[in-house]
Amino acid sequence: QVRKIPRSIHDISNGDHILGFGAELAEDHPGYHDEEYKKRRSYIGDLAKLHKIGEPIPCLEYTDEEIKIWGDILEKLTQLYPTHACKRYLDTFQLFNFVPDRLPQLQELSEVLMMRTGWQIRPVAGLLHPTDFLNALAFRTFHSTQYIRHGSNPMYTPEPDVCHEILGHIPLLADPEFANVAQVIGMASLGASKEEIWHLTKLYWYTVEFGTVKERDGVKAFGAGLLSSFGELEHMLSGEDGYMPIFEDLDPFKKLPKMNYKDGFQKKYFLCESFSDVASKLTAYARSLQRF
Ligand code: H2B
Ligand code: FE
Repeated sequence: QVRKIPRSIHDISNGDHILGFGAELAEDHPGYHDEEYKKRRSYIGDLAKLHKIGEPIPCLEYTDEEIKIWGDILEKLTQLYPTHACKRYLDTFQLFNFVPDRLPQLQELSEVLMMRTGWQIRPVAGLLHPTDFLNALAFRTFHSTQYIRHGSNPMYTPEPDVCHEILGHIPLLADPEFANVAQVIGMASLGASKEEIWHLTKLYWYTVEFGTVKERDGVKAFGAGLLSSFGELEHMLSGEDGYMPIFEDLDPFKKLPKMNYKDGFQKKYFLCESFSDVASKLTAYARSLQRF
């Protein structure tokens, strides 16, 4: 079955291809035994499915418990950012004035992005199919979950949640060069074959999710999977958990290693010279696909 190549964000559905956890979650999800949590998560997910492009994203009234999870994560992570996050992240992070006692609304974050780089946020019920997710990047649209992880283990989530999106992804989308990196991956995905989508998913994973960049005072994180995880950030620099990670140059034309979603931290990170360097490498790869 051939998918139509989307011509605008209106051709991409945020609700037709949700993968990962549905309303029932799975046994290994920390919220599996929590009926209240599951109800809340599907309520928020259903709201996302009703959202139409161009409409404001509905504001959610987060509970005190939810705000506490956000606040704990924010306070923990901001201890590491000065030493572990890349310069561009530290700069764009400032634009948002995050505070522990208020969980930001996606709508206000989307407005900041729109003003800075022309990106918009679109709410989504859960993990979106890679084709839809990547295609949307071509139209400067970032699909973001709006529910929060389960409170039993605030430093861990098996799926994207609003803390991962807000602390990991959203600040750097306000950086023009990073915004281009994400969009180039998206553009390469338009009309891509299954194999190409898989390769682009890996390129996304090793840059936007787990990318690192060389700075004058050492290796810094720009990937959202790093910037939203206290443990992973520490591991990246110290290998204190016993495994010193390997750093390698990124070559988008080479076969990339298998992605590690589940068991622990990454063993290898790709190290970039700068955002403009990654963008030009990815652009060269995108051009080589010669689909149009
Ligand atoms: N969906 C959502 N909601 N958030 C993500 O961060 C995400 C996604 N990442 N779908 C995508 C898949 C990524 O893992 C790659 C492109 O498959
Ligand atoms: Fe992510």
